[in-house]
Amino acid sequence: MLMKLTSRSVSLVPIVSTVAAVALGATLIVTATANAATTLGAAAAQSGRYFGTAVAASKLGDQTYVNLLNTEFNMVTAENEMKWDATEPNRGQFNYSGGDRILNQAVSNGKRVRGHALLWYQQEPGWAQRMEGSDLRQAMMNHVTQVATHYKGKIYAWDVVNEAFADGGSGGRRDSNLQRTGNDWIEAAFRAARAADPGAKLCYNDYNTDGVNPKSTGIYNMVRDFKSRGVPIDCVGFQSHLTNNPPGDYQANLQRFADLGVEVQITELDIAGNQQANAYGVVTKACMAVRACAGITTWGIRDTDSWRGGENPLLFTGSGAKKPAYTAVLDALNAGGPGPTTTTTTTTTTSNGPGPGPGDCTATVSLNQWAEGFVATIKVTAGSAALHGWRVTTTLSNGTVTNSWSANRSGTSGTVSWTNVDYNANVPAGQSTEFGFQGTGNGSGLNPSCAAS
Ligand code: 9MR
Repeated sequence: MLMKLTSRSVSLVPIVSTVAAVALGATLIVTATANAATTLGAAAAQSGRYFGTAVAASKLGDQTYVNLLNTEFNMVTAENEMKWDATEPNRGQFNYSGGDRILNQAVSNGKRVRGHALLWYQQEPGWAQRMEGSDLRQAMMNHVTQVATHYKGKIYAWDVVNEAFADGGSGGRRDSNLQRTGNDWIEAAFRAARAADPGAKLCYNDYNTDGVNPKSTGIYNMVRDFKSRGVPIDCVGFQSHLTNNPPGDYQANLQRFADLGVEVQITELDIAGNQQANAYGVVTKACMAVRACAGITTWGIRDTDSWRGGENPLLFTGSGAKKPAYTAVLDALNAGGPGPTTTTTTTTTTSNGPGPGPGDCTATVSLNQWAEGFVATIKVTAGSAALHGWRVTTTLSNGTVTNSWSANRSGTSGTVSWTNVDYNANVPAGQSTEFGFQGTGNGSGLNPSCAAS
């Protein structure tokens, strides 16, 4: 309110008849407005980020909870409802009631959804807990495919694999029946998820990764390996269940992952301890300082919603009042930082003869550009007739493709051609499919053109 009054009084000043004074007045108004966001979601959105929370379907009838959810947050994670035990209680029998409820509530209120989690050694349904080996591997991959397909096109990012690394000094994988199906289970899961929902970002998510330590380094090495071999991974989730300040290298750790070319996300933030407000500020500032940090999710809304009973680790009291930690987060979001620069450009091309006809398609690009590189997602849309194969050409003048998914590639810079893979050749009339690639350098000016083949 104070900012608003200040900006109004400044805007009255231009009675002084110099252009400079008018311009100064205008500038100040813009700045004050941009800094005046009063909710977490709106404050995060100023730098292109999101601010989310875990939601429990059972609480969607609680008016205080829903009011805070709808007012403060623009991203939602199902706390339990999209996990394996909830979505496939019996082998091959899927139940999406809780997950759908959360998703529909979020989407109808303009929020996006993080999917959590396709494979996790905990909350496996009983039938899967009793399985091993190739039978389990098949069930796991079917689970990934079925759930990602059910939510296709609706999920911003999936935690494809959750908590697969061991605590302590080994830097290696955690033992589980999932792990015992073979060390390649994680990449197999990522590939299955990409095939099922090419539009979702695919994340690896874990805890005790709040600084450079053996566990986070083990994950870092896996992500680097995945990137070098073209395994489709787009993001790493840092759960950040903390007590007081994170380690001093929290931001540096986020940055080293970002430098591998993945988005980083703070996925389950809650902080206990008497330095809570300060610690929330430190974590939020760290995300704001890392361009590829796309957003923050707290693991619940009010202290009474937390899984950490009695520790009061969240931003709102049990009665829904804002805590000092809330103000620390809001201020850090409002202070700004380098945003993930997402630009969307649209290019339409191709027609076989005049007007729309069989074989038409269009290609549009959504570009996520950061200082050193970019991820481009290309959407191929069929015209008035179905496609049975397609070719897209892009121009990459100042960059090099390092990794791509869901298309065959010819070339890495300059004119690069992309053709469908088996599973996305057929696109019904008016429908779309997506492929993507990552590169170093600048991805602007891709100017995609599409042709049926
Ligand atoms: O908050 C979730 C709680 O309601 C469940 O009982 C618990 C089951 O293990 O999972 C909690 O959420 C976890 C999340 O899915 C993964 N990271 C750790 C979270 C806290 O345990």
